[in-house]
Amino acid sequence: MIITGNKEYYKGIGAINYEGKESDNPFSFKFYNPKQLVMGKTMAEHFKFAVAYWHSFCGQGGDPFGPGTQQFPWDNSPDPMQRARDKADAAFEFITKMGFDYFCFHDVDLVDEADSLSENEKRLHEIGEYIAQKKKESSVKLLWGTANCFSNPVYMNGAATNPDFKVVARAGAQIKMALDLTIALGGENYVFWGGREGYMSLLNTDMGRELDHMAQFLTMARDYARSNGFRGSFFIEPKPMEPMKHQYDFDAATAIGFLREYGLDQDFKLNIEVNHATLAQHSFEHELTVAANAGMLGSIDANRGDNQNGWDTDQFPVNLYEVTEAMLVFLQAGGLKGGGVNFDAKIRRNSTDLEDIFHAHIGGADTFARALLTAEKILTSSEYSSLKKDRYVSFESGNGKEFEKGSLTLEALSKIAFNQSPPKRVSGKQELFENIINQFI
Ligand code: XLS
Ligand code: NI
Ligand code: NI
Repeated sequence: MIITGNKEYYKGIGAINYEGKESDNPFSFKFYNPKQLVMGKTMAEHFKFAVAYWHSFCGQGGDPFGPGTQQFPWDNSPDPMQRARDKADAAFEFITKMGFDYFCFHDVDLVDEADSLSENEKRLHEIGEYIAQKKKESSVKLLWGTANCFSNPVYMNGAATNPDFKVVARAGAQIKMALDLTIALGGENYVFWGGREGYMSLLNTDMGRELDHMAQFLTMARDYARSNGFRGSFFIEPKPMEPMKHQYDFDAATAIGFLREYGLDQDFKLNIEVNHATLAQHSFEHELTVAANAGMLGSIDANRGDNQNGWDTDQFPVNLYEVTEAMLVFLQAGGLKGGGVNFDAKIRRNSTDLEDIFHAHIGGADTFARALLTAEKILTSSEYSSLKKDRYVSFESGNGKEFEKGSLTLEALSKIAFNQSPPKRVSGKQELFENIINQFI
């Protein structure tokens, strides 16, 4: 059901429906059919697509070389509360027209931050009630909430890892409010992206102490949320750099090691973002695999980077080959643990028509849907799985199996080597694997 406020913002655009790939209607899904079953679940259940409040309704396209280029008609009132309500109206109109079930937000996306914590608390409470009402009317849900503890200059030296305890306390107040709001809005998960948790120089940084502080802080946040009825997952969103030169949650492996070291691995999982993976010199499917192997594949921030430059360009996903490889990992892992696919992506600065975010989200959803269908076919009707399994066949029986069970010593392993015929040369067949993906796209 489409929900509009007093005013319709995206005039002339109705519900976006699945029309199939023969349709020439740009305002329709060509591949994303929410009700279609893929390996026992509907596409809507697999993906739980979410709209990112910050990129779609707040970010106006400013960059270091010039101001924003977007003119958002919901951004005109001089009263911050009225602006926040208008923005919520636009957001729910957009999400319900897209037919998506979820959204994600930072506290400051919903309403401008005020000068005092108490005024902030009041504002968040007020807009929270307004959004709760919109949620009820529309059945749109909250995939995750988070706090922006990186934009305000008070956090220039970090939030939970700030060397000044007063700033750590301030971050605590802000995160408590964001948790309260997330719980009040029935949020299914809560995200920590370590915006400025990291360092610019080790010369002035006690890294060990800062990591202890970060763990202490996350433990307190977890305990508070749990004692206030929050049952969802907490997600760490790894990123190697930007804004800090070095971010503490560098990549999936680093974040998993940190969570295990501090005993947080039961409550925390990972939110893997495509462009953060590539910034860490990994691939998206690498980060998904690392998280899945640890049983911590919680959620996805969908976007893509640019091969010609090295920052977080947050473009909408279009790369079928990349997303198909990711969907192979996704399906084999049995999907996401509690999370969904949040479009943490923005349209380009010179895409200035209000309708452009429809094209962007349609393209993103269609890319994921098409990749999911391709991955399903690869897994169910190609040689892919057996080819991969066959590479390890020597561990299925005999000494190989004993090795996996841990029942061989190094002396035994050595003895086997002395007595066996030399290993044959066995091809890795990478090009054949690559062709299978191409064949099924
Ligand atoms: C920034 C992050 C951010 C998080 C939420 O690079 O992707 O948008 O997803 O704070
Ligand atoms: Ni993100
Ligand atoms: Ni990002």
